[in-house]
Amino acid sequence: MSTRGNGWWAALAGVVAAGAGLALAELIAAWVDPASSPVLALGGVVVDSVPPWLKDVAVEWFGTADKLVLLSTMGVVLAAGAALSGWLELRRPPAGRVLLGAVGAVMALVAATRPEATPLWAAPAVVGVGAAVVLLRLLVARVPAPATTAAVPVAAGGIGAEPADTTAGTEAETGASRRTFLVWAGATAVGGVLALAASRTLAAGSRAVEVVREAIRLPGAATPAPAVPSGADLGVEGLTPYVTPNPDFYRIDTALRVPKVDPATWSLRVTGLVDEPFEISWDELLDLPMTEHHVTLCCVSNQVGGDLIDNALWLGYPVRELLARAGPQADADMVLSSSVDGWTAGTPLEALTDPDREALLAIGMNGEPLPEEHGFPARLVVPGLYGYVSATKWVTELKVTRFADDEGYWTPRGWSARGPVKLHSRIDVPRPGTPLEPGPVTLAGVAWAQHTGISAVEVRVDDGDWMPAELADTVGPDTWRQWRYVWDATAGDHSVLVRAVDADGQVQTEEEAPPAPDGATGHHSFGLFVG
Ligand SMILES: Nc1nc2c(c(=O)[nH]1)N[C@H]1C(S)=C(S)[C@@H](COP(=O)(O)O)O[C@H]1N2
Ligand SMILES: [Mo]
Repeated sequence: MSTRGNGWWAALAGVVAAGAGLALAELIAAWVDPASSPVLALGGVVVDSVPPWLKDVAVEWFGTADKLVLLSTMGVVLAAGAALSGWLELRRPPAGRVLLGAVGAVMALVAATRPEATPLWAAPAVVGVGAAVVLLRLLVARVPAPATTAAVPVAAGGIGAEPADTTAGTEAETGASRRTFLVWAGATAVGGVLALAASRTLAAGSRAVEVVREAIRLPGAATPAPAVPSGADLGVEGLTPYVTPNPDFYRIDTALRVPKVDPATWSLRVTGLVDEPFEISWDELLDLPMTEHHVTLCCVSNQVGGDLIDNALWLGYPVRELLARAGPQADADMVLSSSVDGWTAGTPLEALTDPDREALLAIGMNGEPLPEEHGFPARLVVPGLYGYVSATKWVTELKVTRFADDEGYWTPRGWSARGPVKLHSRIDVPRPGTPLEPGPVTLAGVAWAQHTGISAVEVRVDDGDWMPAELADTVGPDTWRQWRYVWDATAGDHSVLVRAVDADGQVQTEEEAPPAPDGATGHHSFGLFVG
C-alpha cells in the first residue's frame, strides 16, 4: 500500500517555510541596509559572474528587462530548492534542514562579502534562514499521513510528532491532520506576507531620497550649452528625437536595486596618485560654477541597429577642474571611478584632463536633478567613451591610478580596458515590416561618432550606389545626428543599408564584430517589401 502520497504536502511545507524565512530576511534587511537582502545579494553575485557572451545574450533577448528575468528565474530556482528541502525533510530528516541551512550559509557569506557590505549584512540571511529551518521542522512534522483504505489506527502528526510518512491513518484522521497542517502552513504564510509588507513599509522610508531629489533646485550654468538648433530635429515621424526625454533614456547597470543616495551624506573623494587628495560634499559641489553640455551616451553592448544609446543635456562640474585641484602625478594614466555599490570604471586620464573635452561630474539631466536610476546625486559623463569605461553613476570616488595597476569592473570580465565609441549609424524609419507603397519613401535614422563628429551619412538600396543622405544640424561633435533620405521605391523586395562618415573622413566599416570586447561594428540593414 502506498504511503507516498504526502510528498507534495512536504514540498508545500518547504516552500512556505523558506518563503516566510526569506520574508523575515527582507524585514531585517530593510533595517540593516536594503541591499543586504539575501536574494538581492545572491542576484548581485550572479550578475557579477555572468560571462560576457551570456550578458550579451541576456541584453539581446530581454533588453532592460534582464533584471526582472534574472530575479524571476532566481525565484523559481529558490522555490524548487525549497520544495526539495520539504520533501527531503519528510523522507530523510534532517536532510531538508541541512539543505536550507547550507543555502542560508551561502547567502550570508555572499551578502557579507558584497563590495559595499559590512559584516552585519550576514544578519538577514542568518536570521531568515534560521527561522526557515525551524519552520520547516514544525511544518513537516504536521504533514498529513497519506489516506489508506485499511483502517490502521495510528495517530498522525500530533504536536512534536515525527514525520508521519510511515504511518497511515483513516480517512477521517487524515482529514483532521490535513486541516491541522493547513492551519499551520496558512499561519506561516500569513506571517511571511506580514513580514514582507512590513519590510516594504520600512523600505518606503528610503523613498525619502526621492523627496530630497524633488526638492533640489539646480544651480544655473556658468557655462551654458549652446541652444539646440531647430534643424537638429528633422521632424520625421518615428525618428528618434535629438534629445531623449529622461523617462525614455536607456538604463544599463549591474544594480538589482537602484542605490538610494542621500546628497546630505554623499561626498566625492579624489584620491590615488595625486599631490593633494581631497573630498567634496554636495553643498560644496553646488557652489562651483557648472557647465552644461549635450552628450550622447552609448553602451558597448549595443548591437548593430540597437537602442542602447541616447542623448541628453548634462549639467555638471568639469572633471578636469577636480583633477587639477588634486594634482595628478606624472606616472598616472587612468582614473578609476567607483560607485556606492562598488562598481568601477577605468577612464584614460587624458580624456578627463583634456581642456577640449567636456567630461563632467554631472548632477543634472535635461534640466532636472539626475533621476535615481541614472546616478543621483552625481555621475560621470565623458564624451566619446562607452559608458562602461566612463559613465559611473552614484559616483563617490575618483582614484588617480595606472592601467597597469587597476582595472574597471568589466575588464576582467572580458571587455577591453579602453572603450572609445565606434562610428555608427542606424535606420529608425521605416521599421522592418512596415507596409510600403511604390513612390517616395522616407528613410531616416541617427548616426554617431562622439567627440569626432559625423560629416556624412550614406544610404544604399539593394546593390545600388551609396547615396548621400540629408544631415540634420547638431550642437557639436559629442552628440548623434539625425539623417534622412527620400527613396523612390519600386514594387518588390528590397534591402536597405546605411553607413556614416566621421569628421576625420573615416568611413564606417562593413566588417561585422560582436559587442565584446570593445563594441559592435557592421552596417545596419534590413529587408523591406514594397507592394
Ligand atoms: N554604478 C554604475 N554605473 C554605471 C554602470 C553600472 O553598472 N553601475 N554601468 C555603466 C554602463 S555599462 C553604461 S552603458 C552607462 C549607462 O548609463 P544610463 O543607465 O544612465 O543610461 O552607465 C554606466 N555607469
Ligand atoms: Mo554599457
